[in-house]
Amino acid sequence: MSTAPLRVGVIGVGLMGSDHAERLARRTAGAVLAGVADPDAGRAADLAGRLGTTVYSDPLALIAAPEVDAVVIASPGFVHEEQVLACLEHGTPVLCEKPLTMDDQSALRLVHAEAALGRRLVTVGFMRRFDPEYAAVKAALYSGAHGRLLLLHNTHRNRGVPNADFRSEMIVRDSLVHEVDASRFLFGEEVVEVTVLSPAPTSHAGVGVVDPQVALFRMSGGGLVTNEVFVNSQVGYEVRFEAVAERGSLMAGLPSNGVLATRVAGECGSWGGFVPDDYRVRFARAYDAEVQAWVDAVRSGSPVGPSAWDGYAATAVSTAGMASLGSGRPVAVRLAERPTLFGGDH
Ligand code: ISE
Repeated sequence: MSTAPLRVGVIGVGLMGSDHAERLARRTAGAVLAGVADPDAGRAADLAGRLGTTVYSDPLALIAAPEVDAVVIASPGFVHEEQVLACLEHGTPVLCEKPLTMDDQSALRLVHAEAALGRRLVTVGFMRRFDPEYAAVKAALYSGAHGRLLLLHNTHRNRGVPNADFRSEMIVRDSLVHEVDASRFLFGEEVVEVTVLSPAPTSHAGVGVVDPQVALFRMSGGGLVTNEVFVNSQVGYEVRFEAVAERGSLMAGLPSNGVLATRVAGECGSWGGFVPDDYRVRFARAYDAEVQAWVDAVRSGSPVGPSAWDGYAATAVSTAGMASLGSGRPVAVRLAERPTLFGGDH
C-alpha cells in the first residue's frame, strides 16, 4: 500500500457529494480532499471554504489536475458517462454514485471502455453492499446454513421527493436500482425479467406520478423478488428486507433501529424507535465503510466493491423496468457478454 494519502476530488456537491466530501476530509483514513467541482459555484465555494479545499470550475479540469489522484462522482446521472470516460482516459480511479448512467447502452459503453484498458478503475456507489446488516445476511446465506435463497421481499420508502419535475421513471432508475443491485448481491445471480406494477397513487405524489410502485424481479436461478418503492411516504427513510430461504428467513433493516422505546404522546402513549429522515443517516455506516474500502483498494491497487459491470447490469434492469412501467407487463432483461476483466462475481 502506498504511504502517501490519496488525494480525492469530488464532482457534484449536492446532498450526497457534500456528504462524501466531508467524509473524505474528516473521517477517511489515508485520504485527503483535494478539490470540489459543482455547477453551483456558490455551493462549491461554501463547502470548499468550510473544508479547506480547492474549487475547480470545470469537472473535467478536476479530473485532469495533477493534484488529484482519484475522483468521486456525485453529479446527476446524465453527466456520468462523460465524466467516467474522462477518468478512464486519465487512468484515474473513480467511485461513481448510482446509477452508473441513465440507460443500458451508455453503461455498456463504459464497460467496454474499461475492458479495453484492461484494468479496473471504476467502482459504483451501491452502498448497501457495505451496510453491516446486508453484509451479514449475505454471509449467512453463503454459509449454507439456511439453504438456498428462494424469495426476497424489499421495502424502500422515502419521506418525500424534493423536486417539482419528479417523474415516475425516476423511481425505477434512481430508487429501485438499489433493490436491483441488492438482489444481484444477495442471490449472486442476474435479474432476467422485471415487471413494474402501478397501484393507485398516493395523493401526496405529483400529478401523473405513479407512487408507490411494486416491482417483481425474476432471478436467473428461478427465485423471485418483490419490491415496494414508495417515495412520498411522509414518514421517513425506511429500507428493510426479508430473505426467505429453504430452512429459515433473515430480516434486516427493521424499523426499531435497535432500540424500542415508549413515550408520552398526547393522551395516550406511543412506542417505537426512530425513523431516519434520509439515506445519509440510515446508511451512514455503509457510506463510511464503502468510501474507506474504496480508498484502501485504490492505495493497495486491488479493486473491491461493485464494478462497472454491476453498474451496467443494474442499469439494464432499470431500462427494462422503465419499459414495463407503462404496460405493467413483464420485460426480459438481456445482458451483453461479460468481459473477462469483470470476473464472475455479483
Ligand atoms: C436517491 O438517489 C437514493 O439513492 C436513495 O437511496 C433513494 O432512497 C432515493 O429514492 C433516491 O432518489
